[in-house]
Amino acid sequence: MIEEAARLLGRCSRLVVFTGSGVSAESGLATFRGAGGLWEGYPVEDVATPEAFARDPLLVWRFYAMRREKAKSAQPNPAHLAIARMQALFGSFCVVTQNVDGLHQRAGSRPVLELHGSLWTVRCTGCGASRVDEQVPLPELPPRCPVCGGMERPGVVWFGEALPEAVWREAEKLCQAVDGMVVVGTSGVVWPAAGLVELAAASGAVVVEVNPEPSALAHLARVHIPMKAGQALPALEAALRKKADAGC
Ligand code: BV8
Ligand code: ZN
Repeated sequence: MIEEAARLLGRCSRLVVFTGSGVSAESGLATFRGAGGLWEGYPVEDVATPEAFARDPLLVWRFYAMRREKAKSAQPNPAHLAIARMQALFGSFCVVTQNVDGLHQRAGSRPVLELHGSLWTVRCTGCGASRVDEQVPLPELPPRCPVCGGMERPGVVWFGEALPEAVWREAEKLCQAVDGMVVVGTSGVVWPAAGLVELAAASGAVVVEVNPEPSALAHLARVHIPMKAGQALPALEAALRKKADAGC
């Protein structure tokens, strides 16, 4: 599978790597769905919707403070690092992630489009000012806006909320222009993010999926590598590099 994927992707010049929480699983960060997933301990409607935040901002902030603490002590894993190395092998390359942990950036990937925002930004519910605050723990929960003193919220996209307009537009433009897409560690059930894979496939891109389980996007993949990202991505990057060095 790795060889076949490298053969197909080796012909591409414009690549997007589309990732979900599975790419951070081997960094020790919990995924969302399935056994032991985050939503098991914290139902979505209690911690990941605007209504939940309006109802109990402190409960929501405790959930995100826990996520920040775990993400801060997590390290980029071999998958993040291989994706960062892979960038140099393609004319144009971009990571489009549903993750909010910042591990792609810490592994050296640039640019990274964060469709669902970031754990490391907070936004004022009063004046809308948004800032990066990587302190763990935060001095107080909920954090207070330094501009107006208003209550700040996590800078992430909750269910029922629109994705950041500029990021979404750029991701759409990119995914309809690529000739290759690697989909890593996503169950493909969250929209409109999952629609980017359909868009790439519909635009003729060859789609390779890396996931130990089949996802809701499996029908779009030319090749499915049923492996963990931490094993598959370094092997894929090595196979692509060998082809690039051989000039074929
Ligand atoms: C919106 C918060 C409307 C941040 C998240 C159609 C169109 C539009 C919307 C909808 C639609 N249908 C339904 C909706 C509503 C909803 C939705 O998609 N619901 C789903 C669940 C049915 N969508 C929305 O509400 C979106 N907003 O559309 O608003 C609107 C429009 C205009 C104006 C106003 C309003 C907002 C969606 C974003 C929600 N926020 N999170 C946070 O706390 O993180 S979503 C959440 O799920 C995370 O962001 C996560 O990234 C995302 C996707 O999950 P995955 O990353 O795929 O993780 P999962 O656990 O599911 O899967 C992990 C996978 O990894 C598995 O397949 C597993 O096999 C694999 N794996 C495990 N280990 C490994 C591995 N793979 C590789 N290696 C390993 N080691
Ligand atoms: Zn403010």
